[in-house]
Amino acid sequence: MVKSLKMNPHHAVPTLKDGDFILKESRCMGTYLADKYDKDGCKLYPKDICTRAKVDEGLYFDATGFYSSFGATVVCGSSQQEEMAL
Ligand SMILES: N[C@@H](CCC(=O)N[C@@H](CS)C(=O)NCC(=O)O)C(=O)O
Repeated sequence: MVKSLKMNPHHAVPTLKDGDFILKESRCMGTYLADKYDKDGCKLYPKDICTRAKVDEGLYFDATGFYSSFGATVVCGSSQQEEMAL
């Protein structure tokens, strides 16, 4: 089995490897990297729970609907989108 597939059995990119720690979801990678490296002020992923919740809201909106709808419309095109609806 190829190394990248061992790290990410979802057979997708991106994959984040930080030492022995591996993440397979892009939005989670973003928040992990922001928490790890944005030391002063956490502007990318704020510590304040209400501000952070608004960032999470956008990430979850993207993960649970927008990304797949956008992909079906823009990447697949309308004919494949119609097939997917069947
Ligand atoms: N939920 C995953 C989705 C990743 C994803 O869909 N990646 C696409 C490229 S943008 C991919 O690798 N697809 C596999 C393929 O096209 O064979 C994430 O957000 O990291």
